[in-house]
Amino acid sequence: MLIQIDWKEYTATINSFLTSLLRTKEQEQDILYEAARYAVLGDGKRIRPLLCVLVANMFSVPLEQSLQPAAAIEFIHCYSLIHDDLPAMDNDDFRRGKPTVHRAFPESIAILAGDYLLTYAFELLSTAPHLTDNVKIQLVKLLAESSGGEGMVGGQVRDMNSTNSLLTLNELQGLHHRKTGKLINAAILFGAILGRVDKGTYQTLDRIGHQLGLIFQIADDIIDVTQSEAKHGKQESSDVANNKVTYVSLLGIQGARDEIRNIQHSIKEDFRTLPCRSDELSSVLDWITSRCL
Ligand code: GRG
Repeated sequence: MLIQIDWKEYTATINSFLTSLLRTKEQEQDILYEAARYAVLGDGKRIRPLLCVLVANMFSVPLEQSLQPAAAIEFIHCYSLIHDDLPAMDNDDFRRGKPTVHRAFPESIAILAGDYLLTYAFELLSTAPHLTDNVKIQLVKLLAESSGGEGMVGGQVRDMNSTNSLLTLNELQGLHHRKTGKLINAAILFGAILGRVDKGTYQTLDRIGHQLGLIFQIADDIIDVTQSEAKHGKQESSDVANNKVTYVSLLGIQGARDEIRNIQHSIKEDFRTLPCRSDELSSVLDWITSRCL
């Protein structure tokens, strides 16, 4: 049975914290901060900060300690979306239901707003209240690894190079694990680090985060096709238009859904081995999967 999470309350808390972190007036740099606010304060689902706060909460870490690290992850995510939409990358016009940052502001400001959010994320980690230096260093290291050359940025390069190429399922998984999975995993592991969990629990959460990242991407591929189908009455998606190999192109929609169910089952097995209740995390998993099943 689905446990009821008060999504609105969680999202409202995260949104008002994000708002409080983003400056409004700074004379010459006004436009930079305006662009950053425009990017962050849109209609995001806030899945990454939610995961961080929920996992931390599972290990009795108060919100005052988990919110700032959670915001750092969301800022990295928002910077990646700004840069991903740029003409040099996906050249997208809309994001989160409104014009992309480089359409609403000069392109140079969009690039700099992304840079600002990226650097601000690390400032937030290094100044997070109530955390020891040791915990802060672990968070900084994990976020840098997850979003850098062996993580999101490296995954993005692989993705760009994969246009028009035939990837195997294994190669596709490796690409997406870097591009989107590692940051989602980092959100879960942030909660584990803040909760100072033992090694075995950390490894279990690492496995859960890895698999959740995979589900997230498979779900995104399915939604990409089914939403185009709902909108246009045909299976034409942006991935198809861009000649991209996806889970759907390799497995078919039913195969991709079956894959999600298998991974969901395996994550639930892992939940059982955790030394605490995981109802809320399990609800997030169900919600992510229900979006595409
Ligand atoms: C430009 C360095 C660099 C990296 C870009 C994350 C990323 C890497 C690109 C996004 C492309 C994309 C649409 C990937 C599919 C999965 C994904 C990350 C979707 C967007 O995340 P959500 O659904 O978005 O959490 P919201 O808007 O809800 O925050």
